Amino acid sequence: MARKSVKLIVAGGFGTGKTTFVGSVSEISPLTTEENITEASVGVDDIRGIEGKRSTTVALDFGRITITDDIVLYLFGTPGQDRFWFMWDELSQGAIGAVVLVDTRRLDASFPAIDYFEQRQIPFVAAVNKFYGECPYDEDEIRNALKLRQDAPLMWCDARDRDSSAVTLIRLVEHAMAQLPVETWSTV
Ligand SMILES: Nc1nc2c(ncn2[C@@H]2O[C@H](COP(=O)(O)OP(=O)(O)O)[C@@H](O)[C@H]2O)c(=O)[nH]1
Ligand SMILES: [Mg+2]
Repeated sequence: MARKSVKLIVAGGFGTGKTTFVGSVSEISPLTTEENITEASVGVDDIRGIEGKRSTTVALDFGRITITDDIVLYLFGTPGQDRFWFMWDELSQGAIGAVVLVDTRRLDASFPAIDYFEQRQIPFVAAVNKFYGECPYDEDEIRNALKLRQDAPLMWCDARDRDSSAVTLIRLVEHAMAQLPVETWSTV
């Protein structure tokens, strides 16, 4: 049987855990270019609530995960900063879906990503990255705040945890498959 390669996007605002997510789940070392946050970029990148963050991804988070003998997922993280918006259209080419990571301390950081995938009708799951301990909101509160449609799955994850990230991706693949005919998947 031919191998299916499935392209997925890992999106979300700056500091929501994209680089961590791709790194925890990938079988290959993530191809990531991190740049130390300098005084100059502090003014540009929004670090409210994540003052401990010391590096910022300037290029691309890329990872791979084999889920069965014949299905390989390729992960592409979006650059979080607004100044890289132009890259999103290119990254989304051929992607069957996206994980949108959400930090409940800064929900607004993930609004643009949700809008982006809704407008283009790209299936996505919103994944609340738990960061420090329990999430203070319940599912309905988060759904309302994010204005998520009924059919958009919302789940909890820990981006540092391989299994948790893998479960999130599998949920996304299931959600996307439910909407797309399998023939549209690219084959290598
Ligand atoms: N405690 C905790 N910290 C996390 C988690 N996910 C990411 N981080 C930390 O949060 C910061 C931002 O994560 P990063 O992956 O760089 O975010 P990105 O900007 O979306 O790529 C980093 O310092 C991570 O180590 C998590 O689930 N729990
Ligand atoms: Mg990053």
